[in-house]
Amino acid sequence: MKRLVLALDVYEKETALKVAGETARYLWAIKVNWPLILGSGLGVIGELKRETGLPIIADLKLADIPNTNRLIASRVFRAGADYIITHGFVGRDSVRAVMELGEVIMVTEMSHPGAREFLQPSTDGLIEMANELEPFGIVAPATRPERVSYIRRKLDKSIKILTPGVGAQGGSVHKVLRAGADYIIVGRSIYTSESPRESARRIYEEIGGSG
Ligand code: OMP
Repeated sequence: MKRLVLALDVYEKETALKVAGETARYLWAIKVNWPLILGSGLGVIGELKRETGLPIIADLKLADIPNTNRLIASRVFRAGADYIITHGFVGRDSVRAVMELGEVIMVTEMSHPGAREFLQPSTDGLIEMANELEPFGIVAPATRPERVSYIRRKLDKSIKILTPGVGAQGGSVHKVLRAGADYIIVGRSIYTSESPRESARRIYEEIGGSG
């Protein structure tokens, strides 16, 4: 089973399509964030989808009132996104507004140090909310495998855990898989490496060996 998600945080479409093409065989999905959308336009979602045949996760980290979330999400799903990453801290109504239009991956706890300030103290409530709303998945930090274990224990089994923070942010594939991650999100360790294909293959095999 493929469990690697490429975080394609580059500006240029040509670079994005090249890296995606080279690595597609090792990926479950491609994650597109603001840098690529701002650099290449929303149409890049459809192009990546057509070129690779892979699911596209639009990482917009939506965090607005329900109406604005809905207005943004409807354009992004229409552009071909299969999943949208949405913040949970804005509340159930805002997350539901996106879920009514398509699949959602909800942020529960982020991977950077600052996530300890405001997000981590809210994680329990966000897990409860995910169990109630049942999104496709949640985001949890590969940089803190002990938090991934904690979240996995409290989260309904049917909800997938996607974990960024491996490689450039210091997280380890083996530790986070042991903690219960379903999918591993990797950006810089692949797209800035001399051979994105080789780096993706290595991580893919590491995941295979631990899964
Ligand atoms: P690298 O650190 O380059 O591997 O990229 C990680 C990717 O995951 C980036 O696209 C981040 O925006 C994203 N991300 C995090 O790093 N931490 C989080 O807590 C959440 C995300 C995310 O939602 O994907």
